[in-house]
Amino acid sequence: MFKITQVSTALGSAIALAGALSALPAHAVSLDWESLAQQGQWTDGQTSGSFLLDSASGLSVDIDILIGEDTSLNSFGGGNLTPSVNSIVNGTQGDDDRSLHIQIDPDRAGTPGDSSFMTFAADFSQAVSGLSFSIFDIDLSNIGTWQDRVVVKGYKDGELVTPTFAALASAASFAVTDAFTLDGTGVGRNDSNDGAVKISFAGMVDSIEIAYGSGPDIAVANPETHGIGIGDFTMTAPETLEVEDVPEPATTAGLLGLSIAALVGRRKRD
Ligand SMILES: [Ca+2]
Ligand SMILES: [Ca+2]
Ligand SMILES: [Ca+2]
Ligand SMILES: [Ca+2]
Repeated sequence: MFKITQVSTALGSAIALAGALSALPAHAVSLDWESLAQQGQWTDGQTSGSFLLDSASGLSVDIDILIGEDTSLNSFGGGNLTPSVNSIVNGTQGDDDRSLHIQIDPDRAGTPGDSSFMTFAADFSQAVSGLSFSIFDIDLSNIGTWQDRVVVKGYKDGELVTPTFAALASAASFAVTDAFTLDGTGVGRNDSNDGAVKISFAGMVDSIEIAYGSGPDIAVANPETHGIGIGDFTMTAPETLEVEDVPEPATTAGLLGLSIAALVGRRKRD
């Protein structure tokens, strides 16, 4: 006869497979554009996405790219509509380690946060430490028709966190013009790190914003199209408790199903 105690035994066996809890120390995780593109998680022209960065801690990031009314996204150099994961503005990285290319065409030079700028926002599901990433190709037109201006801010619980900037080349094609701002000052050569900067946050952050538009040092009222690349994000995920030797949920369900099917089968034969 099929009894409730037999089901309890089957459930108990499946749960026993779950194993012991253990602590996973703080560990490095990344958001890798090449991987996202290869997995079809970032496609040309995409302006938002949510990505799981670490299954142990459940750390995820929401990315939103907001475009002001007085600017637009476009393509460049035979590439596809941006934001696009490509190798046009990825510094000295190889074609197999692409960046997120953002190419804009503002109608006017303005100020960060106004309608002539775009904003790349990344919101993490929990605060992370040691966040760093590179931005590539911050530079200035040699005929003054466009200028990259990039403003980077971190936040933790709504409080501003100041970034650290480190140029990747000795003769950079940009200058740090205040604690948050990078302006193009010269031409950055293709496939060089002239316009590349490594951005790090010493303190923990739960979100960052990259505002991108035109700088003030140009001779035209309507800037021409210009672009930058955003590199991979690396950070430290917090220490987490994890369960060792856990079967996949589907496996657990399958084991349960098999156990119950076996019991039901036995009942039929009884
Ligand atoms: Ca390249
Ligand atoms: Ca990469
Ligand atoms: Ca324009
Ligand atoms: Ca540029």
